[in-house]
Amino acid sequence: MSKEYVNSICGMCSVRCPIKVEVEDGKARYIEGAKSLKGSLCPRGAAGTALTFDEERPQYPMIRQGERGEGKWKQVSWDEALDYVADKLKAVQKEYGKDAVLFSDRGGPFRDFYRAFLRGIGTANYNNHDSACARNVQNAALSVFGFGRKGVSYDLGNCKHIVLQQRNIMEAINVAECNNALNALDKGAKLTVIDIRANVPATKADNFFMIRPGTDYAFNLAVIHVLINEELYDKKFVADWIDGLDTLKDFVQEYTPEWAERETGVSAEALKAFCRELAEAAPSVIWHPGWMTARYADSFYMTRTIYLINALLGSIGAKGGLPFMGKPGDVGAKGLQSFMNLYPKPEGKRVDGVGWMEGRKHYDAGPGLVNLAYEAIVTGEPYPIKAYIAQRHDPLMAFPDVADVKSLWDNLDLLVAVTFSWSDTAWYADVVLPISPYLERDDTIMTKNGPKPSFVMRKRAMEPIYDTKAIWEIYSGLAKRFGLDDLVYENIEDIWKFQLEGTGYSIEDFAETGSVALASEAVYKPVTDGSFKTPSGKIQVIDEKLEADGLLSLKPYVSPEFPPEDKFRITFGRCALHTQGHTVNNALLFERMPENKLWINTEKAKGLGIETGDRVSVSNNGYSADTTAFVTDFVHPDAVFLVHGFGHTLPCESRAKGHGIADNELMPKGIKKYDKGGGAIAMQEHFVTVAKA
Ligand SMILES: Nc1nc2c(c(=O)[nH]1)N[C@H]1C(S)=C(S)[C@@H](COP(=O)(O)OP(=O)(O)OC[C@H]3O[C@@H](n4cnc5c(=O)[nH]c(N)nc54)[C@H](O)[C@@H]3O)O[C@H]1N2
Ligand SMILES: Nc1nc2c(c(=O)[nH]1)N[C@H]1C(S)=C(S)[C@@H](COP(=O)(O)OP(=O)(O)OC[C@H]3O[C@@H](n4cnc5c(=O)[nH]c(N)nc54)[C@H](O)[C@@H]3O)O[C@H]1N2
Ligand code: SF4
Ligand SMILES: [Mo]
Repeated sequence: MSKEYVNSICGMCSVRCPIKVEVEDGKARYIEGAKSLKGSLCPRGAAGTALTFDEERPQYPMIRQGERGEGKWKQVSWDEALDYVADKLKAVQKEYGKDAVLFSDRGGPFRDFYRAFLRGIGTANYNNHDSACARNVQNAALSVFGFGRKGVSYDLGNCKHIVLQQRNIMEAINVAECNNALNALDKGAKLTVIDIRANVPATKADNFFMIRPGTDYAFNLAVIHVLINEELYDKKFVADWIDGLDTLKDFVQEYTPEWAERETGVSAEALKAFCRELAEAAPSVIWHPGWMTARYADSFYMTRTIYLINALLGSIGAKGGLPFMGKPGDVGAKGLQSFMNLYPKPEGKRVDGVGWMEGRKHYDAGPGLVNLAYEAIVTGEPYPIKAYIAQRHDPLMAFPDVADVKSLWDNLDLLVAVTFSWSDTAWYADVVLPISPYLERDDTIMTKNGPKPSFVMRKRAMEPIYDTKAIWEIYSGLAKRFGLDDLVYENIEDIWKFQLEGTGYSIEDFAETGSVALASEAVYKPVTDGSFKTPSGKIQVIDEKLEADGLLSLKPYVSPEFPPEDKFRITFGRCALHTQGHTVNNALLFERMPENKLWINTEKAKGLGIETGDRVSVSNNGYSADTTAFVTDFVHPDAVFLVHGFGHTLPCESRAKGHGIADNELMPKGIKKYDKGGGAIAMQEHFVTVAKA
């Protein structure tokens, strides 16, 4: 029996914690967190072996035989699959132009190699999943600071007051962040949770405000009102770095705490006391801007207020607050060499109109808004899209209303899914290109930005057990078929060497821990001229770019609809045991949590004759599914809550099939409802019916 340990990177969610994998006789047996995490992992990270050894994942490349979604597949070799995809892509580009190829992924630090391929074939239409996730935060950060949401980090270790508003730091997990938050609480930091239900952080909070769903913007406007009117803000920081305080002050005058109480249900006195606590802890305050903010038609504006509140408290750039993100260059190191730089940026205009179309010029152009690109598939305007590659992206679960999204794809000549597990999208695709799960594959080296930037290497812990490939192998194979010789590689070491060229580091430097630290001490960059990338060089209340697109910077508050009689607003979130929809069929995690219970308020449940443990059905627009009720005082009476990702229907997922409710099916034609300010889908603007099953 031979035993070895491999340092690598977890791939069970998009956080990418460093891990140590125990390998016995060539098989990964046990995973723990790296030393930097003191060995800790979240449950999903620990269940990575169950993904690897799951027979119910795509085991070889497949080409569709029957109709889309019929589930008739032909097993093919990798050469056949890549020939098929390359030929189709070429035919589409020849007939409809280079930009007729659309691509979307999950974003993240491993993109450089395949984005270089997309540049190489000349399409302007790279997208990510983010209009269903954090786009409002990204665009709000740009609108206030001139840089994106990752321009700041969260210094939880030194924070004195953490505010979590629609941010569940202990269940929507990033292991290091979760541990840092818990340590801060141990050291006496205060915690305030603003949520529509008592999540795990709420159980540890000093203040818990259970807010009426959809009224967060009202709450925050009242907070700004108090901070300014009671002069609780950081005068020096504001004088030096905020442009437009008077305008903001005028705007919030009508939004008093007493007014907010009527909107949100949170007492005016409690809100005022909370503001005073914040001022006491400032500038070591983190009011987290949120992550999954694709919820309401005003989520972008709500997030803008969060950034402005942090600015009023002087926490931007502060120790214990939101310090500026450190990149390799900030600590005197050289960044990785980029494959994307081998090719020019494609000349075409984005099909989603982002960056150039009226009303869409203000959005961050980087990953676009794929929901808007789907419109082009239907209309052919501004030009047709005929091929679509969804990689590490399951739009049929990530966007509302499966049938509606499918119908948007009808005009595609080619739909490719690149994935390591089955998904609604893979099942509906023309070609499935199965990726080796992370324990079986190497990836390009990633840069981890932060107070102490580093380079981290994902190394495979074992050989693939099925006929699957690493992402670089797939795109290297496609590059070869397109004559993009600079991207044709036979082994990962040569790719790593290319990336490391000029950095002064070599592959051997990763041997001991799997990473290379670029700084020994955390770096806090001071706030100086040039910190904010806005026209004034300051944090801006008024965003000219937004206004030029016909949108207001300070949008008057609009009270959200109350649920119609006998209906509830649908709300959702994450749990510690699953990642989106793709772990429900994981044998270990399914055993722990096979369905998503329905949270429903005690009084409301009583009216419907529902008790905890009863089977209940939730319906909207012809969709209906059953689950178990969880009756509690600690969810707002207007809402019901579900963990996202359940209600699978695919025959190839024997465990997940038929369990729980697909929250995305409760949002009819929801992809068309989006926040014009930030571009993200407004998924909680829907009402559902609940009944005892
Ligand atoms: N109704 C509703 N909709 C939501 C949400 C919600 O809460 N409710 N949440 C939203 C949020 S926050 C997000 S981020 C999106 C997430 O939705 P997606 O972006 O689609 O993300 P995942 O479900 O994590 O992964 C998609 C697919 O990629 C595969 N995959 C995972 N890891 C890898 C990998 O390393 N390589 C490859 N090639 N494939 C991989 C998975 O098996 C899965 O099939 O959904 C959003 N949509
Ligand atoms: N375990 C686990 N961790 C994950 C993921 C996962 O799937 N599983 N996914 C990762 C991804 S992609 C993302 S985007 C993040 C998401 O990270 P978060 O956004 O922090 O997670 P969520 O659980 O979606 O939502 C946070 C909280 O918002 C609350 N909420 C819902 N509606 C409202 C509202 O109207 N107002 C207020 N104030 N609160 C509301 C929910 O009750 C929930 O407690 O998590 C990441 N981490
Ligand atoms: S948070 Fe959990 S699932 Fe995500 S990378 Fe870390 S250990 Fe893996
Ligand atoms: Mo997300």
